[in-house]
Order: sequence, then structure tokens, then C-alpha cells
Amino acid sequence: MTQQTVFVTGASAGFGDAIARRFAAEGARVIAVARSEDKLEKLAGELGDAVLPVRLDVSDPDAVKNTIDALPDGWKAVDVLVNNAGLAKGLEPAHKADLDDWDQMIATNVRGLAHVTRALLPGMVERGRGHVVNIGSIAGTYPYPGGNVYGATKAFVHQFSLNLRSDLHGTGVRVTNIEPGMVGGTDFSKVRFAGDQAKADKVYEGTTPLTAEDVAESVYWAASQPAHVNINVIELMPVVQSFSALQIYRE
Ligand code: 8X3
Repeated sequence: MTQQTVFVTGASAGFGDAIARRFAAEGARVIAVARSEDKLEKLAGELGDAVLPVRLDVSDPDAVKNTIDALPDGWKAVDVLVNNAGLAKGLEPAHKADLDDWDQMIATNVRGLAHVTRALLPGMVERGRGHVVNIGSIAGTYPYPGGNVYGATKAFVHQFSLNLRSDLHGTGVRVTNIEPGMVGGTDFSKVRFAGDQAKADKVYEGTTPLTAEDVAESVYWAASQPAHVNINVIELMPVVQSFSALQIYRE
């Protein structure tokens, strides 16, 4: 296989960092995108020329277009786009939730993902190959109290992924949605709980969640299938997580 160019959003930590490292370990070149270029330094320092660090807030539509238009020569032909940037904010019920939290999730998880995809797709279609790997969530399928807008953004990612496949029919461009359940060892819960590390740690206490590396492995596996194979959806959970009953309210 020729050397692949992989564009990873949210690459400065968590899943994004693990995904960038997983692809680089296989010889890929990685365009590592994050809001702060400083945070990409460690990754770039370790992986050297295999990484192009790019500062971009995907929730800013003008910045998305300008940054992608301005990718340096030799880095413009993206083979794999991993739409990883995303966040959960708050776990309050809908009638108490902070509207700024909702707006931020929609701006990043929905609009940001859509805009980055829209900016990179024409090149993939023109080249007759490419792969969009979206990071969804089990929260897009299974509702839970406080999941309100976060789960809805991930339901968007699920349906957008399937609809992309319809639009890309016959182009050779592949689309996959990776839907992880509980993953520990990242800042996901810390961000959700506005920086409260103790509260975040409690989510994973006494249990064995998935790791960012587990998720990166699914992304890499989906992207390394033969060109005629499209993995539509991968849903993965730790063994310790499963389904529970619907709730009944009693007077
Ligand atoms: C993360 C999974 O269950 O914390 O997307 O919402 S969950």
C-alpha cells in the first residue's frame, strides 16, 4: 500500500492522540489537528516528520475552510479523514441544562464534523478513493438521563455517516462510524463535568472501561480493510457495560 495521509481532528489528546499514533506506527503521515498547536507538540516531537501539526478549531466554519484550503503541497491528498473532535458537556436534565453547553456540542460535534467533511470530500471523490471515519458513540443509539443534546449530536453522526454512503455511491469513497461505549483514561468526563477531576474519576471507579487505544484499533482496522470493503458501523463497549431496563415512574 502507498503511504497514506490521515487527517485526524482532536488529535492533541485522548482518542485523537491514540489514533494518530496508531496510523503513524503503520507508516502513515498524519495531519494532526487540534485547537491548540502547543498541545500537538509532544505528538509532533515524538513522531517527527510523519506528523503535520495544524491548529484549527473545527467549530469555526471559516477557519475550517481556510485551513483545509491552505494545507501545504504534499499534504492535500487526504486518504483517511478521522472526524474525532467532539465533546460532551453537562449531564443535567434538559430543563436545567446550560444552553452554552448545548451550543458548544452542536457547533463541534455536528457543524464542525460536517464542515470538515464537506471541505475534504471533493478531493476524495476526484481521486476516486478516500475514507471518512466518524467517531460516533453508543449515546447516539441508546438514550440515558442527561444525554439529551450529546446523544442527539451522536445520532446525527450516525445518520450523517449512513447518508454519506448513499451520496458517495459509486465514487470509491468509504464511510465508517465508530460508536464506542465507556472509555476511560481520557478527558471526556473531566470536560463533561467542567473540570471536576474527582467526579470524572468516579465514572470509572472499580471497573475496566475501554481505552483510547481500543478505539484507535477499531478505527485502524476499519481503514485497513481491502478497498472493496466498507465497514459501515462498529459499536464497541467494555465487557463491564451492557443494557439496562427502561425506567418506570410510579406515583
Ligand atoms: C461516550 C459514551 O456512554 O459516556 O460517548 O455517553 S457515553
